[in-house]
Amino acid sequence: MDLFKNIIKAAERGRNLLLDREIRIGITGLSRGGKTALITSLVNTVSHFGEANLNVLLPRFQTYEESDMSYGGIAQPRDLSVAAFPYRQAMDALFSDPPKWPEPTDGVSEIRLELRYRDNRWLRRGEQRRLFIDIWDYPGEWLLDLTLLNLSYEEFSSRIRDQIVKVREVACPDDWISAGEKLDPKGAVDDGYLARVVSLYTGWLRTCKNRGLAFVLPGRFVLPGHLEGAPVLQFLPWIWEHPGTCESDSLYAVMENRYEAYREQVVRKFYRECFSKIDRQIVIIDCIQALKGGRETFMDINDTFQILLQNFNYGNSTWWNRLFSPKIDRVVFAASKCDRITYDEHQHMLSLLKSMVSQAVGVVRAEGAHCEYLVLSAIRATDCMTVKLKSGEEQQVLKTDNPGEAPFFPGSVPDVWTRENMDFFQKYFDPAGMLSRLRPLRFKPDQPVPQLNLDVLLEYLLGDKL
Ligand SMILES: Nc1nc2c(ncn2[C@@H]2O[C@H](COP(=O)(O)OP(=O)(O)OP(=O)(O)O)[C@@H](O)[C@H]2O)c(=O)[nH]1
Ligand SMILES: [Mg+2]
Repeated sequence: MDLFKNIIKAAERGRNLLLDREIRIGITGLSRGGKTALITSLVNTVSHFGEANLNVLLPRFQTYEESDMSYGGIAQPRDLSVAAFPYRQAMDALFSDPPKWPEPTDGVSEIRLELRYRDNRWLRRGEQRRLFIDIWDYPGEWLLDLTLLNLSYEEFSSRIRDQIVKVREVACPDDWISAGEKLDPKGAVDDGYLARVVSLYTGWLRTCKNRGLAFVLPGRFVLPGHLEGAPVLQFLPWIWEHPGTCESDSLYAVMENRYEAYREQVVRKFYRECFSKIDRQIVIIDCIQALKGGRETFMDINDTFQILLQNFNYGNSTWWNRLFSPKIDRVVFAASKCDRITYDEHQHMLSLLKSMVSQAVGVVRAEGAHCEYLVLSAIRATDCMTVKLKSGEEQQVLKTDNPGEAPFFPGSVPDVWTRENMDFFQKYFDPAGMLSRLRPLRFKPDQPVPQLNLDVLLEYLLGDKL
């Protein structure tokens, strides 16, 4: 009976893919980048589809009106074995008093949305249609692990060696390196001592993360999820001289085996679950965080996205690809949380974003996929307004809905990265630390979440599918 049901389900899925009625969106963003907030906002906005006057709130989602969208909502899950995206919890947090941000993510979850509309394509104009949208959420800490998919143990070790040189000044690795020097790669494994060095190494990774560096590998060391304490997390990069041939039960060989198991059983499984079949990708980057972190952080994020995006399949999407070898045909690079700057700074933010991801965009375009750039806020915490200064000049400022909180101007964003620009930014942007205290704006339950430019994002992601 189960087999029969599975066959029916697989056939239905194949039909949806063939008829282009299913779209899988991958959201790629580092830890705390804004993925869960974005998914919450997307689900919430879609849930209002079909309601009167929604088009007024989403003016640049032109296809919404053209396709006569009649319904949007959460559909039955695609895969019953994957945790459901905690949408209710996220909405409860937004409606708590005072409103709160969604919790950080500690595992993989998935949500399927359904849209009902009228077909716009000329041969089928007017027919009632359904489109399913699948979205995955996961902890940002795990994303970087995708860069390990094609790295051998030796290559992984050499990458960490390079990283140590780059970040030594912001995150000193001496603790774990001096403890690790006492390990004998050809000797037997002393599990107790190895665990101590692994814990020092993990401490170093945590420092890197807290300093805003993106390159934190392996990601499960800092956020193990259900793998807490498992042997597959008990290995280190071998940054010292290669020991040559080793017995199979030697420390080096055991660590190499554990790394391989990590790569195949943990990372590849994660890739298969969340990324192997995506059609469209949103790469979200918290540019302000990157600027605040200083030169190393900024460069690190730049390099990281370039390496990361090499692990996805880009290109034209045909019905054949959709069924057998999905390719990402559209990518949006979005600067997240842009309600933290005034509207007149958006152009600068866009230029900065472009300069930050220029290498990564090269990877995507080389394969024939389209790219778009966007400044975005998934869940707004501020309104932007214009005030008249005493001098008579006008200035844009940000305003929260906290009673008694005065409007403020956080500062300017540089349009290109230079050392002087970054120094200036670090000195003068948000000196009172207002932005770290922001919380979501209050809104009514019958209204969509306040956001910025989500309509542009929806048009780019869905416009040609409706
Ligand atoms: N002002 C503002 N802050 C935001 C916005 N989106 C997210 N944030 C802030 O960024 C934090 C992280 O957002 P999340 O959506 O949880 O980030 P994430 O990428 O899911 O993070 P992990 O689950 O840790 O990987 C939130 O707690 C907010 O403080 C936004 O649109 N505007
Ligand atoms: Mg999250």
